Amino acid sequence: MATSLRNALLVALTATPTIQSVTPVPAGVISTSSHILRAQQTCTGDVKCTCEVLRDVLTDVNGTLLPSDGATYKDIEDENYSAACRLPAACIVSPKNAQEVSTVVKILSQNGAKFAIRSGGHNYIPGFASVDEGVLISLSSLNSTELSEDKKTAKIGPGNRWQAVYEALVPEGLVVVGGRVGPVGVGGLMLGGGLSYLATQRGLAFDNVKSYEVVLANGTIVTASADNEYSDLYKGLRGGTSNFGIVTSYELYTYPVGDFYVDARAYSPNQTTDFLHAVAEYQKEGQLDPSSSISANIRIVQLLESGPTILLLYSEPVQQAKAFDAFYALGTYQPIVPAFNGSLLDIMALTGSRFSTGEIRTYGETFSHKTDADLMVELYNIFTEETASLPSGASAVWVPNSIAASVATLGKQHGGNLLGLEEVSQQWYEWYITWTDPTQDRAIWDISQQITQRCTDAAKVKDLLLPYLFMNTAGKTQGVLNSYGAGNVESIKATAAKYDPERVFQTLQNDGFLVRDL
Ligand SMILES: Cc1cc2nc3c(=O)[nH]c(=O)nc-3n(C[C@H](O)[C@H](O)[C@H](O)COP(=O)(O)OP(=O)(O)OC[C@H]3O[C@@H](n4cnc5c(N)ncnc54)[C@H](O)[C@@H]3O)c2cc1C
Ligand SMILES: *[C@@H]1O[C@H](CO)[C@@H](O)[C@H](O)[C@H]1NC(C)=O
Ligand SMILES: *[C@@H]1O[C@H](CO)[C@@H](O)[C@H](O)[C@H]1NC(C)=O
Ligand SMILES: *[C@@H]1O[C@H](CO)[C@@H](O)[C@H](O)[C@H]1NC(C)=O
Ligand SMILES: *[C@@H]1O[C@H](CO)[C@@H](O)[C@H](O)[C@H]1NC(C)=O
Ligand SMILES: *[C@@H]1O[C@H](CO)[C@@H](O)[C@H](O)[C@H]1NC(C)=O
Ligand SMILES: CC(=O)N[C@H]1CO[C@H](CO)[C@@H](O)[C@@H]1O
Repeated sequence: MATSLRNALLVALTATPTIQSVTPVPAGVISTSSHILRAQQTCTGDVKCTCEVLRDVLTDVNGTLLPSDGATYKDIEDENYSAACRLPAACIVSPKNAQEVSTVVKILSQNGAKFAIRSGGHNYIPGFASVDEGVLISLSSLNSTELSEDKKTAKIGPGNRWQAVYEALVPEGLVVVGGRVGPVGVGGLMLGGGLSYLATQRGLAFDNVKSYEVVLANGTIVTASADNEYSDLYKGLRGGTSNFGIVTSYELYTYPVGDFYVDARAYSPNQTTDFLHAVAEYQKEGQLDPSSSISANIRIVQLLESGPTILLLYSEPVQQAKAFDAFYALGTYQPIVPAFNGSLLDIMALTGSRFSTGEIRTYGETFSHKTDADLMVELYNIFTEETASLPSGASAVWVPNSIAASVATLGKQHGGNLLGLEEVSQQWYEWYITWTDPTQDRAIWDISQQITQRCTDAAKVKDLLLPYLFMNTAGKTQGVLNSYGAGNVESIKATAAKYDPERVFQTLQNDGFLVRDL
């Protein structure tokens, strides 16, 4: 994509962040590093100069710094889900281990250089995991999956894709609580909570973390767990995202896994109302069986409703599961695949193939409400009304994520998180629009905000709105951290102030759900 287009996009979709000056980290911090620091010059906000310092220093450790030309550079720059997120970085660093991440953070902080952190790049807000004229820290080389000796935990690098994680663990008969789609990144998904097929039974992905390895703003590498001196950081990372440091490893609990019952069905558009009632019905009855899980969506492809689809999963091989009775009762359907018993890898093959990247731009938002069938129908009608004015090439997807009350309960039982969830059956909506023409960015952004506003109002009228906003599917201007409640916000602020007193992650990080915006 031409730079001019990128810049136009940036103006349209992201406010250019102001870079305030950062108190430089004292040189002493740098020289205590195990790396030899050749360049002691300070670039004071000059990002090209900072890239040269990074190159000098990383050469000593055989680190990877990519220039702004060449095929490899372009590949990494573009390695993200939405084409709207491809921004021209001044340089890209691809650290191979936590020590190199530490070196990079120290240099960026000392030189006041703007940066962005990227794991899988699947977040579709421009500027969150991409940066215009700053340093992109690509964690793609931190991609190991190491099973502990007793096989009870696995250390997983943030640069992994869930596909690779499951390929390493499923043959061992084990699984971690992670993403539902193979190509999606680990690092970002884990920070936002993480919705998996095991949520009802195990809680959110980050409620199943034993420890985090984190590079702090001053370059110190710490391991934070529930029972060590960094327990506040450990808890903080269950909601506080990229406000404290860069996570270089997630130690996750493993669980035994076998075959699943897999049933994927498509319905016609004239069954949508019944389908939405079935989703709500499932949540009242079927979802009480923690072995069950559903994944529902409704697509509007180029202004034509293509009808709802459902993926029914049961974490044991069965003929049919009573939990899904509401869907079995719907009558006529097209099997997407005939029902089968298969492994999580088979499920990944089924879901992963439905996503492509290319020049497709994506944007979406979120909101939450207490389970209610009539409200679900009303909200979907708002969505179809609003998306009727989309440009003809655009498509839209409506995803009601069915969340059991147990997701909130398990979070509390596993040490607590900062999301402020109510222990009720609820919907976390995820809806998004895809398009290709960059000149339509602004119009689509406006329609997106209108959809969220109208849906939120409708849920409020029925007294069913929940304040919680799911970070992993939230839009740029949505107040995700504030949705967690005042007490949790204070806790996130305090943890950020403690671990990043110089505000490196607030002032130099390009964008994100940051404390600086509260
Ligand atoms: C096709 C598709 C399927 C999805 N399925 C699911 C799903 O099943 N469950 C679910 O919960 N979500 C899902 N999501 C949403 C997904 O969780 C988010 O897009 C998430 O941001 C992806 O993680 P990532 O590593 O690719 O993020 P990135 O885009 O790389 O990063 C997201 C944010 O986190 C920050 N960040 C990333 N890594 C680190 C780190 N190591 N340390 C500090 N900050 C970091 C980045 O700076 C950025 O702000 C899906 C998204 C897509 C596009
Ligand atoms: C860098 O690579 C060279 C050549 O492969 C090797 O001799 C050297 O030990 C490496 N240095 C480090 C710090 O890994
Ligand atoms: C990890 O990334 C490196 C390149 O950075 C690649 O060569 C390697 O195959 C990847 N490993 C896994 C397990 O994906
Ligand atoms: C619903 O649509 C399908 C085709 O998509 C059609 O076969 C069926 O007759 C329709 N049913 C009703 C009640 O209109
Ligand atoms: C899955 O396995 C169960 C238990 O062995 C069996 O009863 C059922 O028929 C299988 N289901 C399918 C769709 O093959
Ligand atoms: C780095 O920051 C942490 C957290 O604020 C602090 O505990 C540690 O002492 C600092 N290290 C150095 C070398 O300043
Ligand atoms: C990882 C990935 O999907 N990268 C793609 C990003 O988009 C560019 C441009 O369309 C593709 O060439 C990459 O393969």
